[in-house]
Amino acid sequence: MERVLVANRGEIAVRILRACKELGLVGIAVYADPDRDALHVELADEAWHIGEASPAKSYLNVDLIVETARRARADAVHPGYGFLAENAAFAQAVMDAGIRWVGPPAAAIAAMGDKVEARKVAEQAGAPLVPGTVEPLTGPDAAVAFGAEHGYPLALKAAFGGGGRGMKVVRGAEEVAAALQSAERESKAAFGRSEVYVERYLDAPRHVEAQILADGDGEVAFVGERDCSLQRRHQKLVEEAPAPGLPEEVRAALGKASCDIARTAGYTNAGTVEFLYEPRTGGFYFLEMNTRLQVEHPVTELVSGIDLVHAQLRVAAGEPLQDAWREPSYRGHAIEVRVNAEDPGSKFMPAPGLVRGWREPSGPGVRVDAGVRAGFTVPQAYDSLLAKLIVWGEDRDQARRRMLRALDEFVIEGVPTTIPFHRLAMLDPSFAAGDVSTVLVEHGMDLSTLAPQTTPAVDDRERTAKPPPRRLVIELDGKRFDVDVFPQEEVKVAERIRMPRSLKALERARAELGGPGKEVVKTPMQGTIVKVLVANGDTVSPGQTLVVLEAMKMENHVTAHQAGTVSGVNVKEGDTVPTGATIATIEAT
Ligand code: MV4
Repeated sequence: MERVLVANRGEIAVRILRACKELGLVGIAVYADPDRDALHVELADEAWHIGEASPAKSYLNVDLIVETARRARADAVHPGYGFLAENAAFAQAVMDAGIRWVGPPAAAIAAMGDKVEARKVAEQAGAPLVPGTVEPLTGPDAAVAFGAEHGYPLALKAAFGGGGRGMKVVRGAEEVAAALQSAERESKAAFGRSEVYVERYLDAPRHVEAQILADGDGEVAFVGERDCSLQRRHQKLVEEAPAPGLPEEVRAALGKASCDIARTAGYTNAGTVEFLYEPRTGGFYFLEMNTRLQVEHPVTELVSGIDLVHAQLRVAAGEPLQDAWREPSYRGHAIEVRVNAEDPGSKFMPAPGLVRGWREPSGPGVRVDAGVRAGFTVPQAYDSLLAKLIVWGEDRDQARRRMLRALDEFVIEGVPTTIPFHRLAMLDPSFAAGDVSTVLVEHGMDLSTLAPQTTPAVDDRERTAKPPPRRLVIELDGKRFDVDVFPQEEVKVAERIRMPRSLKALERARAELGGPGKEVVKTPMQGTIVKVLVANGDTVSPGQTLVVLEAMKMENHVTAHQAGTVSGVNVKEGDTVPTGATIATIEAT
């Protein structure tokens, strides 16, 4: 095996191409139109154009990618995650072309993609399942009978779906019929099949998943678990390893169950077995198996010392499991956050666009897996993941604090990001205590303090066409301030300086004072000067009237606020003056 085609884009393509280089393999990228200048294309040894932005016409086009792999004389294809990674027909087409597939056999992908089949495999392997039916429901009566036997609440789930779509929670027998109809309708619409099965519904479980590695000889190793409970609408946001507070015997049982499932499925290469975990009872239950490398694989790498992509490539090349993979030595704690081009202050609305500025955090224990850089336009056509920020610490709290530090260092300009959400998550008392669950983000965190980062209705063209603000560094009394200068075409003044509120106040005070020890006295309103009571060189005391100003038939006394010597008298009797006109300066004596 010498030439590996990476059938993906973004940060995961970059990740895999780096591994290829480290192993002395030729890394071959493919790219669609919007990725012409992408990082993964630049880092590859070779790159092949595969078509238009639309995934169906490029990254999801099975025939086109297999044909490109042939033309590029690739002898292996790594699918990454997403796109075609769990497409059994693609895996089969790659193997039929005489090319190695960096993943499990097509049959294992197909079996695990079918949720009913996957449950059967898990059952056969003796792994714990949430109490439920393995066969689809034939009507509401079966679900009501199940509820009577096992108790409520129940979960009705799409047999041929996943990701939570079509799932309905039923809290009593009277809700069953309507919920079943609704689940069947949703399932039919989302997946083209209406079959639904029933399970006990667990309230606020944790999502704990096991990473496994399997070789071609049927040897399987458990290389650590991850907790991925912090998610919103089934999109993971934060992942960590090890799972906080997981009892050692539960960890071992979960690892064993995962290996048994992989063996039963005839699995090879890297895979992830997902479980729901109930800390209250210590119970864990098989959910599904993902037959690919996962987005969150780096947290496992940081605590186990195993490079999972190296392992995938070596297993695909026919190597057996290494000793270090069969018995990893775990150290410390790792946390990953997903930095997406989304605005958490606007319901996590995706907001792709031009990344104007980009500076990654670094330093001890920090890893950034990014797919973008400054000047890259995040395409609308793909998911909004910009980068994964992963930190390692000797323990969980050190990792959490390090994450806060790294989030502060991360500078991304031009697009809104999930960074403010992550800061909030790291500071959340439940998260800090390791008390996580799948309902924490949506029901346990106060997200109302997240302000929108986006100005609505700024389209891409406008965003890319406007000249960027200029960054000025100014020093005021020796203190440093960063100031963004925005060009303003629509006003006569060429530039407007926006500064922090405290700085503005300081400037105003400075203007009013005219400098240390100086007071510039100004007219408080527009009017006519009817009397000037001081002349240059006079000394005045605080409260002393300087001029009398008539406005709207009323006389106003404009007074000094400090003691000092009058200079620069700028008005005479009979002048009409606007608001804010300088009357005189008083220099402290
Ligand atoms: C559950 C559950 C509670 N009880 N099943 C949602 C996605 C799908 N893959 C499985 N899901 C769930 N199944 C029973 N019997 C709670 C969830 C669930 C969830 C699971 C994993 C990660 C995040 C989640 C968020 C909400 C609900």
